[in-house]
Amino acid sequence: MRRRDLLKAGALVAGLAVGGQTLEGTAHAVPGAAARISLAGTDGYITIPGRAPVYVFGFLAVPPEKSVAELTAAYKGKAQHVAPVLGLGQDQDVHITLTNLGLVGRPDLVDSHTIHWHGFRTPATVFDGVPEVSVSVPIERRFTYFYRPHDPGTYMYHCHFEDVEHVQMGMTGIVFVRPAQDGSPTLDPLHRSTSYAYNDEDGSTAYDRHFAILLNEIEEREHDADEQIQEFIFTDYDPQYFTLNGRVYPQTILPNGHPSLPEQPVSALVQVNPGDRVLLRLANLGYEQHAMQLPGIPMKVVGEDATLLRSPSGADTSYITSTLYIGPGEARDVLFTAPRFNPGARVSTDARGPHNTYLLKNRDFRRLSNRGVPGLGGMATEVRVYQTPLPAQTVVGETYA
Ligand SMILES: [Cu+2]
Repeated sequence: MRRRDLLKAGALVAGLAVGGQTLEGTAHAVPGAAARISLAGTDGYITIPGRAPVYVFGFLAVPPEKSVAELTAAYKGKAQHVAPVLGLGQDQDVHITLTNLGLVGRPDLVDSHTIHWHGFRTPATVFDGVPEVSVSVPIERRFTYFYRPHDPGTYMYHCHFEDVEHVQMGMTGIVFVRPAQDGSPTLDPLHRSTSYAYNDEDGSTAYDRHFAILLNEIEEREHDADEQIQEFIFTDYDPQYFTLNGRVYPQTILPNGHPSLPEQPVSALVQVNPGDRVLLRLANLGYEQHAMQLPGIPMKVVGEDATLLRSPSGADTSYITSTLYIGPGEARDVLFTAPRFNPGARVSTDARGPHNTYLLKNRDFRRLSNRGVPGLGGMATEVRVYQTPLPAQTVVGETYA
């Protein structure tokens, strides 16, 4: 297939771009049409080993047909962290309705919420979610944001009202945009996938499975102060817990929607078959830089901050690394090829059978513990390579119990 044919095929599928994902913890959207996503903002609690539940603010997906009163009765105080993963299509019309349900734990606090799509080029200030120059959503009100994303890649979204506080409190999630090239056969005869990270025109960003993982930190004194109607001084910021999708290891390897984590439904487990090309969509909405490693598997960085790594003249500027640096507010698209299953190496077994395990982890050992709880903790998760093949992935971050 020549490049022009590939582009033509890409243009065809653009009209059929699929909207939001349907797995637990992701938003409701109608495939094949404009994406209509309904989110609510409220407060709640998440679970971290070795301490009392952590007070958070967060977004959650709610049924779009319900009234503000019905949503308040059903979902107030049931925030989730991280927010639902939003998967959108290039040039797709996207309507995201945000309803502010108020706070159960802080009825004195009359904060509004907004949605700010970080790194996204929006032509309309009114939909940018920066309250000082735009609008915000007061308690028991709703507002519909409109976007038409033109640039594929991995982004993040967060509340921008009292943003340093509301971001740390948990109103954070990943949003990604599939390229128009999706659905075109790859030019690489070794890969049959028709999913791509970008409009690369050569198949170099094709992947078989993809996973969206948000890096974050928890400064418990800030959360506790918010719960106890106290002030936290952010220059004292020195977080105690380090999370992937709002969970610390070993929570990170529990499947999506695990009953022990009702307010942290998004898993960070990476389950793959030997030879799979795997795309990691990573973003950092903490306030510190993180250095991530995947010992035993080289990582190829193909995108940074929703931009394909190419020079202005089109030269490939992707790179292979053992250590991925990712600063606050930054996103990375990382490809790796899963190794073959090696029965001679250490083999573990779960419900899906024997597998080799690789750790995706922070390089800093201080970020690999849960503050006194023995054993590995913090910002780590597992890549499991199975002997018996898993079925094809149907949604981003799919886990197999
Ligand atoms: Cu907010």
